[in-house]
Amino acid sequence: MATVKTVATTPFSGQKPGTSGLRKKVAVFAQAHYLENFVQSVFDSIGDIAGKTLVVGGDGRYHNRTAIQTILKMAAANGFAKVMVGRGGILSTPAASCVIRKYQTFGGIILSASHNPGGPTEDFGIKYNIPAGGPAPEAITEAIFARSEKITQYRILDAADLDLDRLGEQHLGEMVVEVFDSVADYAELMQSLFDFDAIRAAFKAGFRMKFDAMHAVTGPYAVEILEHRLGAPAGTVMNGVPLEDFGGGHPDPNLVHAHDLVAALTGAGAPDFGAASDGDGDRNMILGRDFYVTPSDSLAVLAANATLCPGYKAGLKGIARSMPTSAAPDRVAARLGIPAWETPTGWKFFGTLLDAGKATFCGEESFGTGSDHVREKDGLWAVLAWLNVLAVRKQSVAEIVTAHWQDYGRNVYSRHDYEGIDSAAAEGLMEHLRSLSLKGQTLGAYRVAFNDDFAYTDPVDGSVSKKQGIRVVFEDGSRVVFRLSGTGTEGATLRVYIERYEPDAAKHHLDPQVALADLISIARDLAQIEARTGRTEPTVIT
Ligand code: G16
Repeated sequence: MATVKTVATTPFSGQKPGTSGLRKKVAVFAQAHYLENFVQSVFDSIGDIAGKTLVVGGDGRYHNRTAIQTILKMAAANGFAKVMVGRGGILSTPAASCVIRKYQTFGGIILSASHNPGGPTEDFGIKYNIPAGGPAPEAITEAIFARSEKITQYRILDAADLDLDRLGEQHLGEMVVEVFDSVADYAELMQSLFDFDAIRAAFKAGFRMKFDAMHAVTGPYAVEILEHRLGAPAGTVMNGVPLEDFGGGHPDPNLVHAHDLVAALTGAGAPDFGAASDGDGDRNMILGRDFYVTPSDSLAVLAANATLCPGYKAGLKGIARSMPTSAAPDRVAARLGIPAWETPTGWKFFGTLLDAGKATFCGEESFGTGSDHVREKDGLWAVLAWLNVLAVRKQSVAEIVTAHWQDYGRNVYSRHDYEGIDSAAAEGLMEHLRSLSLKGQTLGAYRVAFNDDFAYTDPVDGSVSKKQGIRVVFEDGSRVVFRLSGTGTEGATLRVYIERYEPDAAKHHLDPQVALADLISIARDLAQIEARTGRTEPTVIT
């Protein structure tokens, strides 16, 4: 007979969720009571959980299974009636959101550190998603943090571990644990949104793609959907087996970390289309043959072509983007006569807009795109949306994007990341930028229209979020934006976002690093990057 234990504990400092949940090194999470304290703080902060159902799963990284066993025993001891666990503990972030919504559960716990590396010396993470399926809003994450600072005890069932690989029901005390197929519900949802017949016909006619799952969670989803349901040849999915350390790689789908895919899409004879997803399956990168699509352009192009996809035939209600994302989607919204929303960085800020029917598509420069079908960004959704558009338009990725630029003008865009810099230096740099008053000044060929630290008032619930990134906006609409990453676990990462609008189609082919060179050097000078961080070049450029 399993018994409930009440364990005395003391608070750990710093259990404050960042941009997306609590992310720390595995060694931090593996300390006695660390995970337990956080999970109890979640359970204490989300309302009456007695008799409710919870979804639990993760991206399969090192420590995933251990953490799930603990969470199951704590859920049982805290009164949940049922927990639904993805088989093998695997559940992509968008699939978790799908299942939470479909089965109307009392939210879910997702174990992931997203695009950060995994393994015994790498990163782990945990976040709570609300019953609507999206990441907990700040009011809840603040409450969880406040609770974690005062916690004195947690409850856990004294019971043996469960078999997470066996489909079906098992029991933990009085609680039912249902191990379910991690892929089926999500695949069905995708099939309801996109023209699978058209995509299948394209593959049959010889259309070729590569999808890099980066040894992370999307492997099983991509194999089932792309290879089994859509008939793409076996081998279309690269690195498709989820590994606890992602094969030693950095599961971040960008031009630097998805190098295998970039190489595969380069040169004559390369496939028509390439895509990658991240650790937990919510990010995406889109490539054509010798062609990179920025996430901002990807959102704009998908929005402009949305009605080609059966699930969006009726059109979009609005488009939302995070502040550092380029204004390319705003131009599409203006043309469609629908609202364009600008939110702080973090998918959680889209939730209220989606729930209120104010937006249908959302996207972020950080390789996130999605819609109101779930409340998370969704890597495979973006890939399928592109496949749908490509299959119907029968043009190449490059043709579609360059035609889009000709039509709307190009928001030339790049992000420069300075990873692993000293935290105090990074804070100092941001303080310095905050102290500047630049309005009316001329910097190079640009006059400053205004500079500020972005603040956001949610148009639905009125909540206010301050200090969301420094903007320096010029009179012609060009801008440079500075933020510190909220997802890292070591030191600080400075992100610099650079954007300029180019209406002249004759200049659209220029390399953004060339087209933006003057703004890039203005940004470096303004922020005194070299003097304050010792860095002369960014670590990653996308
Ligand atoms: C998370 C959030 C995203 C956000 C990104 C920003 O992504 O879910 O909405 O855009 O962080 O990251 P940073 O603060 O490092 O710029 P993910 O994929 O890590 O969950």
